[in-house]
Amino acid sequence: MTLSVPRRTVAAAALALAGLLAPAVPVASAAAAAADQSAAPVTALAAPDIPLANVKAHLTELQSIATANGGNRAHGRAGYKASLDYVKAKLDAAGFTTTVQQFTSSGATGYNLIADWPGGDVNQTLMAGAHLDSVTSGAGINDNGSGSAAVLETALAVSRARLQPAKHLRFGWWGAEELGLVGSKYYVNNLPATERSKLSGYLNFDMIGSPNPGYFVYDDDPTIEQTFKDYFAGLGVATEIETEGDGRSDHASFKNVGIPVGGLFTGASRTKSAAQAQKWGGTSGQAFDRCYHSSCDSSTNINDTALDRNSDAVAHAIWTLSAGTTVPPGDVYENAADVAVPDNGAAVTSTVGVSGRTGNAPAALQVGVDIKHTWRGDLVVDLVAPDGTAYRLKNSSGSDSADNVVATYTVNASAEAANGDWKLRVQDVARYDTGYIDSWKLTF
Ligand code: DTR
Ligand code: ZN
Ligand code: ZN
Ligand code: CA
Repeated sequence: MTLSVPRRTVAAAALALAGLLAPAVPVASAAAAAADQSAAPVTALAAPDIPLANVKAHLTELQSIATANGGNRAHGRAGYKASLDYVKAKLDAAGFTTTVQQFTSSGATGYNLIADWPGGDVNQTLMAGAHLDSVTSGAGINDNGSGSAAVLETALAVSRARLQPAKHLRFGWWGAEELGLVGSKYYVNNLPATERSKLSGYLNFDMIGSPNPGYFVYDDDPTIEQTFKDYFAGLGVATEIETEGDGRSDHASFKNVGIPVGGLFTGASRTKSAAQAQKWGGTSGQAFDRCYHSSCDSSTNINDTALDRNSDAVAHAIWTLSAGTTVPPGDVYENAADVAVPDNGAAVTSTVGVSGRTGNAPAALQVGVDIKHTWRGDLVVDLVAPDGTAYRLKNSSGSDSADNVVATYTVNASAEAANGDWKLRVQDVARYDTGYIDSWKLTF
């Protein structure tokens, strides 16, 4: 057995040194903080900058998907489901709990994607969303790749920061918005009243990178509205109240059942006035987005400054409205020894020894897995706790012929003692193709 050496991270001291804490939670030492699992989380931190390059990389992928699927990402077309699969894969790898919700509209199957970030008070769930579908005439990069990509990258930033907000975070990508808010209506209508009451707010982002941009804030819930206004005021960017939005996008589905809503918008087919051009730059007398619902709504149909500012505003609202806190990076226990997985054979295991911790494992234990294999559908993967309790991470799925299993799973291991020998158990249950455990790790 390869003894795992915990890579403890000197966390609180680093954060304090970085001046990220004001006021910092006084701790005797970083080691004490790391050892004392009950240490109060650090105070709320400012949201991170959302890298524009990352957001645009998602747009490049959505453009490629449209190009490969008849030029659009519309409801009922292959390009939409491919877009959803792309977003889902990113979220699964980042430790989100994802759900795909199916519905039927205009004789075609539609899909919503819901992603929950483990932790936080589920009785106070903050939700952010964007419609992922385009119209049939184009790739829908501004409408609404821009909102979808900004929400995705903010969710990934939550994972990178290991954010542990007071509120539970949920993200949604809606199908068939262009057919009349169909996906978001389906989601809300199928949400039991008890679950609806747990939603403290819904933030909507539909067209936030228009090429001739305005900076509009929805005038719905005053707290949400003020949060966005404060952010733009901090940038020295004037905003206007969104006046054409009521009923025009997915926030209406939530507002109609009494959930507080808000959001951002950079404009569609209306023209920018001279006064607005004076305030925001751009071209007066021209539409905010001349390619609205047109084939030219492609990768070039984006204003980078608007997309960057609005993506950062999304993160600001998530961190602020969820009372987000960031805890020191976790303790990592890893085993990087290769273990061969026999083709269609017996299960094999790789062990990680955990010691020196107090109490039980966390409710959101992160299990990072890297298995090399030429047909991952052959594989069944379990986490086995020191007492022998098995937690299924991955089932076999014969048709999944893709290579490798590289993912981070979140396991509620709060019933398990933290210390002891944890095992990753892998079995290849189908003939042909084989592989090996490359490495795996536990992050507490
Ligand atoms: N209906 C949206 C575009 C849209 C038009 N006005 C607003 C106001 C607020 C958000 C979005 C919109 C679409 O075509 O997807
Ligand atoms: Zn549209
Ligand atoms: Zn839209
Ligand atoms: Ca096999």
